Amino acid sequence: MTGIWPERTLIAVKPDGVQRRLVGQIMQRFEQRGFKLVGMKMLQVSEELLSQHYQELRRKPFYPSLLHYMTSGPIVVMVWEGHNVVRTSRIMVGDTNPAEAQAGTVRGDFSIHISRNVVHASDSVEGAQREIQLWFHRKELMDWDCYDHNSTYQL
Ligand code: IDP
Repeated sequence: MTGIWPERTLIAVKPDGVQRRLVGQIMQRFEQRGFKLVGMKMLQVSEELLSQHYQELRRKPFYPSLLHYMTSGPIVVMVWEGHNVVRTSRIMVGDTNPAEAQAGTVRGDFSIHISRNVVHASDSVEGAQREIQLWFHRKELMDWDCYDHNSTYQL
């Protein structure tokens, strides 16, 4: 096994995804791919947390509407673990703009506009580590053994 192990990423179902009752379908994709859920919670996000999460976007013209969107209702935030999970999740989630997202990806199957793209996925291993620390306390993340591990990986 190469790279950082265990690799983890932050996935969030945004308010539109929760409103549209897509949480289960989105989680199912990560479970059936073989990734392991190690943390999950539902919350109403504060603007303060979002401003840290989206710190690189603060000067973008769409930033105020992004804050409004992300605070418009509860979100479900998760940490998934597995080999190459950051890169694979980005592929599973699809392009930021749903109009460019491939069919078969979460955004390509469930959304049509960039301002309501259903889901967040960390875009780098370093970004994932930063986001996981921002959203979760260490004690909220579970270390547990997946019994089918030997069927998912050649160790
Ligand atoms: P990502 O979510 O695919 O990593 P980012 O560029 O980090 O993409 O943007 C964060 C979020 O900001 C997007 O998922 C989307 O909700 C929103 N966003 C990005 N670009 C635009 C835009 O041009 N108009 C409106 N919202 C945008």
